[in-house]
Formats: sequence, structure tokens, C-alpha cells
Amino acid sequence: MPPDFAPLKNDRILRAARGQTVDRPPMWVMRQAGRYLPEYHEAKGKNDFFACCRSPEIASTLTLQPIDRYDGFIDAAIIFSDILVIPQAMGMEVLMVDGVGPRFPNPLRSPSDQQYADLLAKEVDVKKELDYVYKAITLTRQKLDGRVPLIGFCGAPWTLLCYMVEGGGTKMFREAKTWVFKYGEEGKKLLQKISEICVEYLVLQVEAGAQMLQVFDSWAGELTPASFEVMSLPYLRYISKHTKERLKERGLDVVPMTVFAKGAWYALDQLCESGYEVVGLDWLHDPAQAVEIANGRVTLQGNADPGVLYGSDASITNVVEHMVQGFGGGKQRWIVNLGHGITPGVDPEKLKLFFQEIVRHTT
Ligand code: 1CP
Repeated sequence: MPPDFAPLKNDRILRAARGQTVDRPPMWVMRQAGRYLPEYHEAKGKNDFFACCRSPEIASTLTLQPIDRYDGFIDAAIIFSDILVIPQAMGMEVLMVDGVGPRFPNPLRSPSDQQYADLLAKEVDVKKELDYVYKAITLTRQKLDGRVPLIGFCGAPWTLLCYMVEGGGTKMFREAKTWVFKYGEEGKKLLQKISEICVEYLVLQVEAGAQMLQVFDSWAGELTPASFEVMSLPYLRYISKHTKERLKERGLDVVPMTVFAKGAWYALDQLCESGYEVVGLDWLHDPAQAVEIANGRVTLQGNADPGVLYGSDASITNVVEHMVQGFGGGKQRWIVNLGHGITPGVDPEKLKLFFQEIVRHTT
């Protein structure tokens, strides 16, 4: 049974996700707990990144930092964790190297590697392996005390496969493209395996207290529209369908789900039919055009260029005005966000101004 939590005092984001009218658009930003906040560095201290994820106390503290700092503006918390906890649960070693990013000492290179057969054969105990995430979610819900809903998340199968075969971030995608154009059939088997783990993981996050779910397909934009239909979309659909079915079967709340396929502007129409209540937009979309394509089928989330937060106050106002106008005033079918994660080096006061300008233009 899910634990008992305080009733929600602010359900703006859940209402907007379900297409209901809100007094002003709900707001949050991807990576809102992170390196641009001085209090993040202070609380993280010398702890290794994944050690922070594994400590429910530290993870919940980091999750709450932006909620406290932007009290009254931010309408959702997102659990402090990472998409790469799934490859770890599958048995791969992942390190977070300061100033570099994630590194897999032994990436998966070819379907003829023993590692490929092992990954497919392994029965991952998703409850046990990722127990620390569920504990962090439950503790965070308790600390939130109903202030705002808590978002759970996972990486999309295509994006996770990219990291597993590249062994970290990349600009070339040489290995990932090899799995698209040379090992496609073997790649699909692995994508299916990852999808099944994602479903179980998301359901267990809801059981632990997550009130909304987001699937991050950060590398969708590396695919052609045709490859996206083969290597990404079927698995995004599998995840929404099966997560909802399983939530229902287990008597859990069928929470709203968001898909964020970065760079897949060409697939917006298909994403509106992929079983998610919310579709996240990066900054390549013009808001008004996206609204026209979505045509009321989903709630849209986004989509300011995170780079505007390096800019002048006047440019922030400009971007906000363009979004508010494009998204139709903001009382329906819009969740305010950036088009990708907030970047290190941003002055936290600029994010505050962004929120203030949204409120000023929508109330
Ligand atoms: O507030 C939050 O959003 C915190 C939780 C969070 C989330 C949702 C973190 C913490 N990471 C993520 C998701 C994530 N991780 C994505 C999907 C979203 C996106 O596209 O940004 C991806 C691609 C990752 C992988 C990852 N983890 C990278 C990117 C590397 C690359 O390939 O360019 C990096 C740098 C990390 C580390 C990380 N994850 C989170 C934080 C705060 C950090 C920085 C750690 C540090 O240096 O202190």
C-alpha cells in the first residue's frame, strides 16, 4: 500500500496536465535542483554524485532546494536522481566524473559481446536494485508536506541505449548510429528489455509517492524521422501503455505522464498520440505552431531557450511574452518550463525573474 501523505495544497500542474483550467500556468524547470544553485554545492559537498542519489536524506534535501528558494513560484518538485540509474540496475558500472559527466568504464560495443547476452538474459530486480530511489521519493513526499506534487522520471530506452553503447555523452554518436544502421534488430531487443524495466521502475515510483511521471528522450533529435519511428516511438508508446495498465491493476493512481523527446520536432503530431497527457517541447518549436499541431490533444510543456537566462532582463521579458501569447494565455493546456535543463553558471535571480514575468503576464 502507498504510504499516507499530507493532502496537496497546490495541484496546478496536475490540473493543467489533465486539461483543466488553472488560475495561472504551472511552472517548474528541468534540472531545477543542480549546479546553478550555490546551496546545491553546499549540500552535495564532496559527496560523489551517485552517492547523493543513493542517500534519501541528501536526495530529498537537494530536491527541496529550488522549492524553498522559489517558494510560491515553482509548482512541482522532481526527485533528485539520474536517468543512468537504470543501466546501473542492469549491472553496468556508471561513474559521474566532475566536470566531464557520466562515464561507463565498460560500454556495450557489439551484439557479439558476452555483455549483450548477459544484459538481455538478466532478470533485473527493479524493486531491490532501485530501492533507494523509492525511499528518496517517500521521504521527499513527507518533507514536501503537500506543498507541490512530486515528479518521478526515467530515461527513454533510445537515450539509455545511446549512453550504454557510447559509454558517456557524445557529439558524434558513432556507436549509437552503428546500433541503428548495423545492429538494428539486436538494438530493438535491448530497447524492449530497457522498456520493461522502465515500466516497472515508474510504477514503483508512483507506489512510493510520485504524483506525475516524465520520460526523458534527450537524444531523440539524433534520429531521422524514419529511425525515430523504429528506435524510439514504439518504446515510448510501450511505456505509457503498460505503466498505466499496471498502475490500474495494482490499484494505484493513474498519474499524468509527460514525454520529452528533445530534438524530435518532426514527430510532434505522433507524440500527441503516444499515450502521454503532456508533451515537452524544446526551444526549436514556435509555441503557436506547436499549439496548432497539438490541437488540444495534450498539454504542452516548455519551451524557453535555457540560454535566455544568460541574457538581459529585457530578453527574458521578451521570451515570456512570446510564449504566453503562443501558448494562448496560459490558463489551459500549458506547463511553463525551459526547452531543456537549466545550465550551470545561470544566476538564480534570472530564473526568479523568469517566473515573476510569467506570473505578471498571466494573472
Ligand atoms: O532537478 C532535476 O531535474 C534533478 C534530477 C535530474 C534529472 C531529471 C538530474 C540530476 N539528471 C536528470 C536527468 C538526466 N540525466 C538526463 C535527461 C535530461 C536532460 O537531457 O538533461 C540526462 C541526459 C542525464 C545524463 C546526465 N547526468 C548528464 C548529461 C551528460 C551528457 O551526455 O551531456 C549529466 C551532466 C548528468 C549529471 C547530473 N544529473 C543531475 C545533476 C544535477 C547532474 C550534475 C551533477 C554534478 O556535476 O554535480
